Amino acid sequence: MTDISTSTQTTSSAQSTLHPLDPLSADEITTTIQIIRKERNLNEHVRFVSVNLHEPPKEVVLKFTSGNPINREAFVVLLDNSDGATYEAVVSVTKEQVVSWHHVPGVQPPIMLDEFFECEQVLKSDPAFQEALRKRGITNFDLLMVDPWSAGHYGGEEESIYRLSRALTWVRTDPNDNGYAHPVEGLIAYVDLNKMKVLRIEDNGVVPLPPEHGNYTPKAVGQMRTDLKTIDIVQPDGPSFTVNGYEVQWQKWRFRVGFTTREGLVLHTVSYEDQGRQRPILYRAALGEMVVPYGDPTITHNRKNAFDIGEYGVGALANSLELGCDCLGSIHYFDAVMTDSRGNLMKIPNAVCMHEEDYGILWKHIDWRTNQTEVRRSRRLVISFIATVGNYEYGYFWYLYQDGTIQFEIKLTGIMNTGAVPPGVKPKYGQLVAPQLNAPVHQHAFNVRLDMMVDGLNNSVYEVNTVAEPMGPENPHGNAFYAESTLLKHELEAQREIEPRTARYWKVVNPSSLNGLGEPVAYKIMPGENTFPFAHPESPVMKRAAFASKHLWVTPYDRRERYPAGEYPNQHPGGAGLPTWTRANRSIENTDVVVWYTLISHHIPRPEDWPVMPAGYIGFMLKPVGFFDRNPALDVPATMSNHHSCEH
Ligand SMILES: [Cu+2]
Repeated sequence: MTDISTSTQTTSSAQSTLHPLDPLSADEITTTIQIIRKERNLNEHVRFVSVNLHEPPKEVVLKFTSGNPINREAFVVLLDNSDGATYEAVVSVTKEQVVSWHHVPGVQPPIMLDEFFECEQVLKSDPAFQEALRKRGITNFDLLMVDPWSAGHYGGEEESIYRLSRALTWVRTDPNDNGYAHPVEGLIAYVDLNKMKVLRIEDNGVVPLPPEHGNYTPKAVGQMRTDLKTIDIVQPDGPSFTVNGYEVQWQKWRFRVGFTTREGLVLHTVSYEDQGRQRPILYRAALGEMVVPYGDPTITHNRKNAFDIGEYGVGALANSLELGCDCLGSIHYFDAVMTDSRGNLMKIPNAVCMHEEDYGILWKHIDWRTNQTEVRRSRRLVISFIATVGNYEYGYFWYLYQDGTIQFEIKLTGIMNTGAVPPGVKPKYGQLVAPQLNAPVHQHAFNVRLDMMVDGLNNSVYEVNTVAEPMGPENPHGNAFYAESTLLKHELEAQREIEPRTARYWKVVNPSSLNGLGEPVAYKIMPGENTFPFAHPESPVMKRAAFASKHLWVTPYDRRERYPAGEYPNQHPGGAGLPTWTRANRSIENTDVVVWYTLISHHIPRPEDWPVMPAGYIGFMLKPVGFFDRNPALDVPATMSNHHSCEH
């Protein structure tokens, strides 16, 4: 962060393993790859899709105390390009041996970053592809941008035979131009990613390239505004958090930072200290899946839907935050380390940013009779990372607040996906954002996996609806309403939707931990902005993204149930993950529960979203409800400002 004077970087994450949940270190990844290569005698056709920590069982983690021996294991996914076979391996780094190795039939692992480049390269030099581009007046193939869109599953034969990309193309006017302003409409390239061979080029007819540039650099913008004065975030005493390896302590909060190639940032063992007791809230929290179904039925766009977690992996696509000014203040960065598909170490320095933010007023009251004033400023701890998935940027932010609130927020920015329309055409399923440039309507559906641990592992989930009392003798003025809690006992009755008309929320309760008022302690899931999916329930995308058909799912904890659309959504026909697991209708009462919350960002594009989108926000909160006996932030001291106390 050499380019911002107001930011200071504290020491980067320690590499030595201190805890069973620490992400694999560079050495551990290298060792894992060496062990597999040696034991399995791999040839050059076998690719490393991902190497991540094989998280130990909960009992091991929860019983762990510093200094205990740790058995470090890696979970590895491999793809053999010669026959398309997928393998999963567990490798003990500690014992230096492959613990398990098995073939997973009929699946496609995520599209690897290396395949992005290779797919683009092979198409640029393909004669049929070149011919289709020449028809459009494009002759400089170096300026092409080919995005390897996942093929989905639409019942075609080639989907079951090949590792398939349905690649779409844009073209720059010069090497630094924003190519997304110039979509090559109607041209779809089918590529076998195993053989890295073009299967066929589908040309649905020439549509002229939109003529205007969509550049947004200072050079392209020209005159910049000149009335912006410096704003400094100054923390002369440093940050209020301490970091030990991947463990973070911030005021009363304690948690561990994790990172996977698929999910990116993971929060582990989040707890809050209350009267000398460290009280657990979450065992693990991470974004489990996301999908972007597009609403345009025309040929180039009707199969656009990207499962950015399961089909690509947002951890592997994480930004290095040293390339910019993403965070301000006293920052602690965590690096991410992973492997490329050939087994070479790939390091993302500063992948996770952690810093504090002033967040307005925490609480206030003036006793207007005596003028006694008490006001406290709120501060939040921000733990975030940003992933660039093709044209879009997604910022994933966790916030911890002093009153026990946890918030998850996604910031959507970057460049919208685009298509071209002929001059004079006004698209029905999109918005013209520049002449002849169509930004199709779409949604971004996210599902967050919350492995809850409210004061312990055994929790129950209630739905809370507010009910208006009918008018009658007990409600003569019609003003009465009350909150009604309903226990969700089994999985099928816990597949729920938002309902603003009853101010619906859900709460995760520990029935055997009572607060000072004699009621079971709880955390509630408070929906924020949200909506429903618009793709038909029987559409190929919704069959695969069934998780998005409900806003709430609850399952009893099973170590193997990790991702809401299943382990391998790429080219999957659908039904995997939550819809399959919950068919058993297992009991979810007073047991170790996992809550899955879906939030859908509805994107009807605006001209103002072009050429690069001002960040859109969507999220939700976890708030204590009777977890504490009263406002837990009374002990936050008043702020010293300009060397004067604000206290009167
Ligand atoms: Cu969008």
